[in-house]
Amino acid sequence: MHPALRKSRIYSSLLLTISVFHNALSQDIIVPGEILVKFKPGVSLEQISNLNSVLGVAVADRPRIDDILLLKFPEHKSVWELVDVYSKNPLVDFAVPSRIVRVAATPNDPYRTSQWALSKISAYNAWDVNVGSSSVRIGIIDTGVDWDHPDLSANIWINSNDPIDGQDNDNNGLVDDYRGYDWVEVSQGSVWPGEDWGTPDNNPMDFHGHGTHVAGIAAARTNNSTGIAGLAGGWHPSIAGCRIMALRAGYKGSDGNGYIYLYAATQAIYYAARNGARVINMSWGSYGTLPEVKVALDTAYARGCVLVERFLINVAIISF
Ligand SMILES: [Ca+2]
Ligand SMILES: [Ca+2]
Ligand SMILES: [Ca+2]
Ligand SMILES: [Ca+2]
Repeated sequence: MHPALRKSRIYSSLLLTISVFHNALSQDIIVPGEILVKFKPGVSLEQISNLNSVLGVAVADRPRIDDILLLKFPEHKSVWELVDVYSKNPLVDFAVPSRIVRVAATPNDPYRTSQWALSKISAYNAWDVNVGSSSVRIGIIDTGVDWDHPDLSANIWINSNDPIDGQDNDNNGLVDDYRGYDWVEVSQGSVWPGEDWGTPDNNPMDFHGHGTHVAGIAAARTNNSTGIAGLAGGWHPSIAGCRIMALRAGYKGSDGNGYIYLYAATQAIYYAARNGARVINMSWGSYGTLPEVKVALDTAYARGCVLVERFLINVAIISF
């Protein structure tokens, strides 16, 4: 099959998976006082400001104007009414509610599951060919990653262009994003006690555990007599593994489940694409279509990222 066709078929199946995934346990949560809007190319910040001010809406932060924008407004206003107003405006590509979705379920015995999965995908044979490479970055968009974990710390991606000194040295709008970033910003009442809910910051530490589990499957250090064997974690002590890019878009909810804040996920996708991730892993799902996720993925796909979804099954896309 022609590589381009193969890619497009893989991508189509990914989007189909996003659109048809049904999680019987929950529905998406709609965040009050927020919508996500994608403006058409060429629309100016001034035009956006004029429209917003008429409607009593403000851009929440300072992302790139061609990315998905998070708009905030008083919570007594109707999300659906504003979605409707923006959707009909000629400056707007599309508008959707700001939503929170659940992470994919994982069993509580990751060691056994990993062993089963590794045999199933012939990892033992694959390791004879390739054990991973430090030149490959894997974006883990999830509840965070325990970047200090003894089986992961050696493989965590470091952004050497922005050391921790209180300055945004690489001028990407994020201060000290040295170990990735944390875009989560939700209400305190929606998270488990002790979880980080407040403002985005440069610490993508995982409180829930889901993201750390996923990162370990991808690239925990292998052959180091510790923890589990990651699929692309290198081979201790001689070969460095793939780099795990810790991108926190989710959290442990007040009910104990893992959730993904989709606006944060879109920012994490853009970040991964612009920072050289070859693979982006997203182990979460939703009812219905997610156009805000799709447009961010379009950017990533155009930059050659391999997109890995994991809703009902593990879908490893290795075509590049
Ligand atoms: Ca920065
Ligand atoms: Ca810095
Ligand atoms: Ca935070
Ligand atoms: Ca290990």
